[in-house]
Amino acid sequence: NMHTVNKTSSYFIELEEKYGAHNYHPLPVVLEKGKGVFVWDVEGKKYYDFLSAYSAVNQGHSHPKIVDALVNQAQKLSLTSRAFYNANLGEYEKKITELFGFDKVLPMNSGAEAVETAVKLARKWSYEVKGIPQNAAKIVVCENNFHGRTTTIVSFSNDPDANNNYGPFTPGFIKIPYNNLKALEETLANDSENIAAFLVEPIQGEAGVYVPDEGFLKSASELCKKYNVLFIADEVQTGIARTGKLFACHHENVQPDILILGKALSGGMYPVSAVLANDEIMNVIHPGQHGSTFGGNPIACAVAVAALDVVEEEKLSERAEELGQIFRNEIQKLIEKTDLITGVRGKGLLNAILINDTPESKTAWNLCLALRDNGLLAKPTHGNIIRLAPPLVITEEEILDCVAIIEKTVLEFKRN
Ligand code: IF1
Repeated sequence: NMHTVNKTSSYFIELEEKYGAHNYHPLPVVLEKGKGVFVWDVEGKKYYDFLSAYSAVNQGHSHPKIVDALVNQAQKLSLTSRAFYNANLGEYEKKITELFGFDKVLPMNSGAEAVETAVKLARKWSYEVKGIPQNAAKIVVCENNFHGRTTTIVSFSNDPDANNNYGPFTPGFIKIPYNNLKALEETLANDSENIAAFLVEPIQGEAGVYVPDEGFLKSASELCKKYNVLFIADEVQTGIARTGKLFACHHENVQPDILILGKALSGGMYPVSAVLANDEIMNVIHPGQHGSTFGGNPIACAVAVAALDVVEEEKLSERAEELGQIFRNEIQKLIEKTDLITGVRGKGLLNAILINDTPESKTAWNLCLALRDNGLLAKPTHGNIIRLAPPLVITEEEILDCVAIIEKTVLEFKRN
């Protein structure tokens, strides 16, 4: 009858436009269902998901093992707060610290909260262990970083969209160019007695999947050791098997002083993040000096245990490594046949293609609309770079099917 609203995509888009803050500009597609590497829109159209919620859904959408963990725990005990102990946290802490190779973990919820935790931890360590004068601690970060959206984190961003009109900013951060050991060495040599830490993404995701030179992470961590500065790896996006190792530092056998995890730590099922460190660092925090209502809650622990089991049981790191090689080789062949794409780069199944147009142009966006029409969802990062990152449970057959979709779309594409 006339009162039954036909719930089309435009119905849902209009609701978000009217009732939701406009803090995103989503690709026009309205998703209703996800399973493995596939998502479906409200009209029932099926797509390959090549964004994986920015690498949170590495285990695939609605993985049955993780869904069961979520549902079973939710029906038992969801939240106690840390005012009391609970029967999930200790075993989760044991599992994650042994798996990643650290003495201790501090459980949080979002990636940004984990980055904030790492900043506080590094500063506190620098005053109480390294002996930096009170409030003089500096943390070195890289230009074009993305570490989250809190006021302190955007204080050390150089992206005007990230921090314009959000001042005043938190002091105590030094920016150096990414992938530049000379700049790091000069900065540390110049002021190491006031420097607490170096915070870096092993691959810069949002900046456009920038992979640093071979050996950068190893040399940077050695420079940090030389100057008694903590090496902090933000693996919120590169961690949990995405780049072909359990976490990206392992490509160079680097064990960071502080490891930050998020996103796929829960398989995209629930907000779970974590900060891992050894006792010398983690033990500077005493009761009452840090926390969060949901940090380490029973559901988060149960879901993260299941999500980490899936990584091991389904050998997602090895799959990402192997299928990533195949994917980049296939895209390289396409690059020879078109002037629309000038390059492909990445590690494991965190890859991006560079579109042959200016960052201000709509070409990458329009190509993503055409990919959507052909059944593959991806979105540009900065202007002319398109991130291509499917769930790690994708099969070789499916990834070749996706290469065919990308090739068809690129070869048919008409710049307007
Ligand atoms: C958005 C970007 C990706 C991250 C790294 C910390 C965080 C992120 C390396 C904070 C989060 C997300 C945030 C999301 C989109 C996405 C993103 F485009 F914003 F930059 F992946 F590249 N460190 N990245 O990538 O984790 O607090 O979000 O859980 O803000 O639009 P969070």
